[in-house]
Amino acid sequence: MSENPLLAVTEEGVRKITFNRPDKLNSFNAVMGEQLSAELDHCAQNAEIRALLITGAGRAFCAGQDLGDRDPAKMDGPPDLGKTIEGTYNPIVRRMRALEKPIICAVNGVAAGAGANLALGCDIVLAAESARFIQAFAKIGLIPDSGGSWLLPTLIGEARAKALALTAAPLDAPTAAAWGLIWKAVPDDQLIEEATRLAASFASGPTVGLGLTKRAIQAAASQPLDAHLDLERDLQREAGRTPDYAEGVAAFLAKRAPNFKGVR
Ligand code: LHQ
Repeated sequence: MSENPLLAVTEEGVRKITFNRPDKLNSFNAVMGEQLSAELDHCAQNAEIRALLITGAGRAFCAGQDLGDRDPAKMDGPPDLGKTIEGTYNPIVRRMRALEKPIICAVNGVAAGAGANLALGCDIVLAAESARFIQAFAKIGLIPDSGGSWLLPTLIGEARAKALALTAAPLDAPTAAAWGLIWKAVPDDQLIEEATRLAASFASGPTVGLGLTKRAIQAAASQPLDAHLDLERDLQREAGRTPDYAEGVAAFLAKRAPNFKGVR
C-alpha cells in the first residue's frame, strides 16, 4: 500500500494535490478525507497559494469510498453512512465550494461514486479522453452523494442526471464534455500539461476577482435574478477596490501584460 494517500506540493502559487492509493484506484479512506480537508484549509489560509490542481496517481482518478472500510458484513449492526457523509464528504465539498480560489480537476482515469462527484464539485474539470464518470452508487443500493444529486441535475438536467444515477452507466469524458458535465476532454498524454498550464495562469491571475466570480456563479442556483443583480453589484464593488483592478486597467491602457498580485 502507498505510504501517503494524499500528496501535496506548492509550485509557483499552485497547490497540486494527488490522490495516491493507486493499487485501490485511489478509493477514499478516512485518512485521505482528513488530509484533503486539512489541505483545503491550508489553501484557504495561505495567500501564496492562488490555484489548486487535483488529480490521481496511476490509472484512476478516484473510485469513491473505500468499500472495504464500510463493509456491513464486518460491522455489528447496520452502518450509519450519514455519519461518514457528515464527517468526511460534506465538509470537503463545502470547503471546495467556499474556497475563493480556482480548483482545477484533472481527471486522469475512472472517477466513480464519491470520486466522480468530488471531481464535478471542482471549478474547472478537465478529463483524459479515456476517463469515465460512473455514478456507481446504484450498484450498491446507495444514492449519489458528495453533492452528486445536486450537481448532476444542475449541470446536465434531470433527464440525463436520472439516467446516469439510476443506471450507474459509465459516461466517457468526451460525452461528459459535450453534455456540459465537465469543461473539456483532452488527449490522455496532454492532460497534466494542459491542467498545469491553466493552473499556472490562474496563479498569476487576479485571485480576488476570480474568487468573487466563483462565489457569484455558485450563488445563481439559489436566488432569482433580481436578488442576484444586487449580489453582482456588491461583489463588483469589492473587486473594483482591489489593486488588481487598477493594475488590469493600467496594463490594458499601456498595451502591456498585467502583473497581478492576487491580494485585496
Ligand atoms: C476498490 C474500490 C473501492 C475499495 C476499486 N473500494 N477497493 C459514502 C459514504 C459511505 C459509504 C459508502 O460510500 C460513500 C460514497 C461512495 O463513493 S459509494 C461508491 C463507492 N465506489 C464504487 O462503488 C466503485 C467501486 N469500484 C468499481 O466499480 C470499479 O473498481 C471501477 C469501475 C471503478 C474500476 O473497475 P476496474 O477498472 O475493473 O478495476 P477493479 O474493479 O479491478 O479495481 C482495481 C482494484 O481497486 C481492485 O482491488 P484488487 O485488490 O482486487 O486489485 C478493487 O477491489 C479496488 N477498488 N474501487 N471503491
